[in-house]
Amino acid sequence: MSTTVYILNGPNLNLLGKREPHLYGHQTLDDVKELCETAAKDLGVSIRFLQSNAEHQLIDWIHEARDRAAAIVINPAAYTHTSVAILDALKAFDGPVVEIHISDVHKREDFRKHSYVSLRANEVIAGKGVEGYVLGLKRAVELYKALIS
Ligand code: CA2
Repeated sequence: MSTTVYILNGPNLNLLGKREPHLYGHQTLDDVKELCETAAKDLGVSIRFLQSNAEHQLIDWIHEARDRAAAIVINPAAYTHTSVAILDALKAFDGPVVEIHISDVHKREDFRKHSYVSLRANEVIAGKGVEGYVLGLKRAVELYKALIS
């Protein structure tokens, strides 16, 4: 069976590349999916790349990942700063969790400096643009390999 990494994207990330390029760049979420698929091929893993604007849907995917995924890479978007429910769902997942932010959340408004998800994430990658997803996927696979070795 192939090793699968869930790559989850939170609210409004479907607008990536279509607004606010000064913050998030020009690449669309489909472009990011393609970058991740290429990286996954190199790493010898499969990905399930998903986006939702709904908190419950993200939680359901995290629950699904419990049985199906080796690791989770997640950009929870605004839920990063608000969602204890997503934190609790991630705490019920046993594998590595890597949190991604395209922008440097620490150089923006104060409310973006706090992340509930960081309380569970094994690593956080922020401010590296969409390349952060590829870095996050690589780290997630490394952390998974270390976990099972
Ligand atoms: O930097 C990131 O990746 C964020 O997770 C993006 C979230 C923001 O709430 C976090 O604080 C940091 C926002 C995602 C919304 O993305 C858009 C993209 C283009 C146009 C409008 C929104």
